[in-house]
Amino acid sequence: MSKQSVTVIGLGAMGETLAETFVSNGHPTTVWNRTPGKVVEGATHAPTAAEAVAASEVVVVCVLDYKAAREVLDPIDLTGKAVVNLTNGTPAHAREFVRGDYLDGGIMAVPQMIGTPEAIVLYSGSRTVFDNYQDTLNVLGQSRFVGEDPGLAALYDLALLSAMYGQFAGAKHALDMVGANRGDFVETLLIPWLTSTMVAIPVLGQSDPQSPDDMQAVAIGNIIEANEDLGLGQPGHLR
Ligand code: FVH
Repeated sequence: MSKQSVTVIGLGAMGETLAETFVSNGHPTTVWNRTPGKVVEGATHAPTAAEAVAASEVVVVCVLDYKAAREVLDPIDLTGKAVVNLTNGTPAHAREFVRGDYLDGGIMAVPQMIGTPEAIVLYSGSRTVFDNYQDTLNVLGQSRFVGEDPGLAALYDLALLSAMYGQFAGAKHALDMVGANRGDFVETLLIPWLTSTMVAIPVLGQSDPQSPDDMQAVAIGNIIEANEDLGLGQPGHLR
């Protein structure tokens, strides 16, 4: 059976990898980038965005932001086109952007992970587009349809990123605290500790008689005091 044709708009670090992954999985792939010169082996390089859009049944957009996506797509008639926008933005950006048969997406992966099962791509919007192109989208990683509200993929994407940045801020602060005493702290203590604390996530916000708030407040006070003793200033993630 012939593979669905795909157009990729935007050949930054992520768009280029998406295009390469479609090509390596046998999809006829057309690409366009604002600045010419980016080469994706095995893809057709369209001279204009309109010609790139016309070349395929599904158009995957992956540019810097929604402003850029609008600049590229606003002048183009997208009637009857399946548009899959993997550009990072807010739920409001996604809801305002809807055009063509629209599926919004959030890539929970860095380019090196694309094409592996570790890459999760969230989708929301048209269930029909998702069903019609799921096999094609699956080459990028695990495809998760999260709902027909086009803003949901962006909402979950940003929520997951917020959780990640919070965890990274805490981990970075832990490394600042141990400083020269680091040794194998990361491998034998920090990572196992953070992993074991994940079980608390579903009950966050509920009071736990075994770990009462008053007790936690004392521990946090101790972290702040130790931090001052170490000359590290105020730990931002505990403010
Ligand atoms: N790279 C990553 O790790 C993350 C992983 C999670 C998802 N993000 C989001 O993916 C979108 C694209 O990210 P990227 O990594 O490809 O970004 P860049 O390498 O900076 O490339 C940006 C592309 O956007 C094009 N572009 C920028 N402004 C415009 C515009 N006004 N009109 C048309 N295209 C525009 C740019 O073109 P050029 O500068 O080469 O001409 C690049 O193709 C992004 O939402 C991430 O948050 C990636």
